[in-house]
Amino acid sequence: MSNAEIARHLDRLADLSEIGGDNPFRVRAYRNAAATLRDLETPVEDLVAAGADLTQVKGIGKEIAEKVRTLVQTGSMPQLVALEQEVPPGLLEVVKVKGVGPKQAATLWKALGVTSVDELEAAAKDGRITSLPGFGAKKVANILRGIESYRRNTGRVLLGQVDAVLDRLLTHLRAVPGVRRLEVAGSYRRRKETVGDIDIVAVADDPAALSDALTSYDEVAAVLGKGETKTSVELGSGLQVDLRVVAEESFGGALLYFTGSKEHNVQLRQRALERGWHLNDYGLFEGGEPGRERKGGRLLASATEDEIYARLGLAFIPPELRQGRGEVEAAAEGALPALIEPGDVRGDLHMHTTWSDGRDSLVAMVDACVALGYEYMAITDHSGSLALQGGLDDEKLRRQHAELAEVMAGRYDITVLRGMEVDILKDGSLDVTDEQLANLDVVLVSVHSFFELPEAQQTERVVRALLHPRVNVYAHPLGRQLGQRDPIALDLDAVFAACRENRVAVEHNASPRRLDLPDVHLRAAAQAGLKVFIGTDAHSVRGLGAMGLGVSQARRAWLTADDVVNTRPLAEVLAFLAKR
Ligand code: DGT
Ligand code: CA
Ligand code: CA
Ligand code: ZN
Repeated sequence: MSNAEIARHLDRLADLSEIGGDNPFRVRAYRNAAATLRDLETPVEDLVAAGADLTQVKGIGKEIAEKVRTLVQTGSMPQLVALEQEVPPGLLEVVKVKGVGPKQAATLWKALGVTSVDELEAAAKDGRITSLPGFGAKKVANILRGIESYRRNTGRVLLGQVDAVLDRLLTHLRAVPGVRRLEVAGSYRRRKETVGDIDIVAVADDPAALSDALTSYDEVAAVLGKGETKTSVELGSGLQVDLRVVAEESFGGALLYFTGSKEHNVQLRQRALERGWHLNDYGLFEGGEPGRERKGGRLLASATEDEIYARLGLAFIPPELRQGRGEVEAAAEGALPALIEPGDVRGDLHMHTTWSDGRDSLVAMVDACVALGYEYMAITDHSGSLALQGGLDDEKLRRQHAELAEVMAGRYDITVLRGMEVDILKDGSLDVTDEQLANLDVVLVSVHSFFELPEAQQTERVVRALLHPRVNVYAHPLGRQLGQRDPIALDLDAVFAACRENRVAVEHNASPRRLDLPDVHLRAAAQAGLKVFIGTDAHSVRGLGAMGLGVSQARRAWLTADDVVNTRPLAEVLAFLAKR
């Protein structure tokens, strides 16, 4: 059982306990333990097998250690099983609806028998909900809107969460004897911010053995289908995996087809038709009878994607660009951009430490950035008004800088810039003192409150902040959290104009649940002549690993290394940051 799987059990225990009305401290302890184990490098399985004392892991107490040991040894957690009998698991979906918290879900369940999102919708529409205390007409309208947004996002998994699950599965499948090729296609390969399911294309000497390896994989929760060429399963995380086994000579055709996007495929097929050819998942054909194998036709290209693009008179199109947004025309004209690559990145200028709401110390973050090979980095803890997150006041900032000086004394392996993520207050003023500004090398500004302001007011607020003479970067510009919080209402043209006027860069925030600015807007920002910073907004050493995810989104936005400031040498970055 993987650490991710164990963490999932603990999270489920936390969620159900919370709805069941358990003590909030215990619920939080489960959640913290889940987060810790998810981040742990060593497999918990190994620790248990070695008889190690799990309470040595930070944040794991005696009670949780015992539960985890039982889970690893028996494959189940008795308390969770009991709780699932008591609290209908459908309520876990109900609390995902914006506007419905655990307490309210419990009330809806006990008073009205609501145990699913559908039942919630029915109760909201027929007026039963309004009979409950605390559920006025405004609240109900809010819940109905929440249900709509829940349905839009449901079934999709964050790209950043898929990697951990998938790497282990791919290793398992590639180890099957006789597997010649095995690649992930679909939205995952295009690096779309959320994926609906995982599409794998493979070539194998023994297709049945490969299919068996998938259906018997230890994280499979259900086998959805098993045939000669296609096998589908659902993993414990809810993620569906489709495996297709194809002949070696049509691997390129299959990989191209199943990578999509649909819009991209349609344009390629159109291009083939214009030349009197046919393109399908078997390859590119001339003539022959209708049907996928084009009997009697001549096969023009099929073994590799390269061959197929070349035969169509196109340069190879990187999967991230395959969105039907002008990439086919650009490939025909030899005008595809030289996309930014992960290796181009020289530093990360957005991260938090234990000085505010981060989980790792300043020195741990510095060491981790050195290990990543960075030339420079910035520590950007929150400003003071985020009191809940323990932001920095003047005194704390001074002490942080003293600690930084101590940490860096005598070491020259990286340059650490003194930064801060400054909160934009409701009126657009900045939550920062002059003393703080005077001591900073880089100033990020961002919105963490009043997300619901109408567009005109929100835009005015943000623009005012962006025009402050010391601001360098507008961080997570839309404030969205995928599947959790909608983007704020903003006139981006006005925002971009303010950035240009005051030489402020826009951030692409690479945190898996943000990916903000989204690709389409990021592309527009670069076209408007703005510079981009890719920042991980890491709140732990592990969070720094999100940079690659951010780069993939920048690639979807057609960005080159030149568009992104933190691919430049330190001197150029400093020149950009120096406002006057
Ligand atoms: P997802 O899974 O919703 O995140 O998005 P995709 O793009 O992975 O979509 P999926 O899994 O339904 O199908 C994988 C690829 O297969 C898709 O990107 C293009 C191709 N494909 C599937 N169905 C069709 C279709 O009806 N027409 C065309 N042209 N291509 C299709
Ligand atoms: Ca898919
Ligand atoms: Ca699929
Ligand atoms: Zn941040």
